[in-house]
Amino acid sequence: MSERTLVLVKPDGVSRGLVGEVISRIERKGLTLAALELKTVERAVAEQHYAEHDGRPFFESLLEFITSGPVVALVAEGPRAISAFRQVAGGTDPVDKAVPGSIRGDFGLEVQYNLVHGSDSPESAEREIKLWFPNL
Ligand code: DAT
Ligand code: MG
Repeated sequence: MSERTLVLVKPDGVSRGLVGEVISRIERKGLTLAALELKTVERAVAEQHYAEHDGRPFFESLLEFITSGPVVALVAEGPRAISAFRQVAGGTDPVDKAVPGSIRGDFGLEVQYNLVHGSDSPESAEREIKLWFPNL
């Protein structure tokens, strides 16, 4: 059974020229692309995207960061796509929870600048795909 997940290459990933690297790893894992767009996100969309973190100490800087430059938003599709991409991405903290061979483990240094986002559950994926790709 196929599943869809929302992936973001965050502003650090775009500015460091890692878009191709991330897409390549998604494709090599066996997932396929169902949608893809480069866009600079408005604060309101960022607030909805990260609504679960509202009130956390890092919420404001997270919003500033995610709206600081263009991101690549994409929908990846395939069997267990949500877990599969979370595995390709690696742990949230790219050093403390480093997963060697993952995107964050290989390229990340600080928790805020961890390069990619991936939906964490079917409910989040549905909500996030609607938010980023309302016409999909
Ligand atoms: P993930 O992106 O692995 O799903 P999350 O949903 O817990 O992680 O957090 C969302 C983002 O917020 C994360 O990618 C980076 C940032 N973040 C999380 N914890 C943080 C912290 N302690 N300090 C600064 N930024 C943090
Ligand atoms: Mg998350």
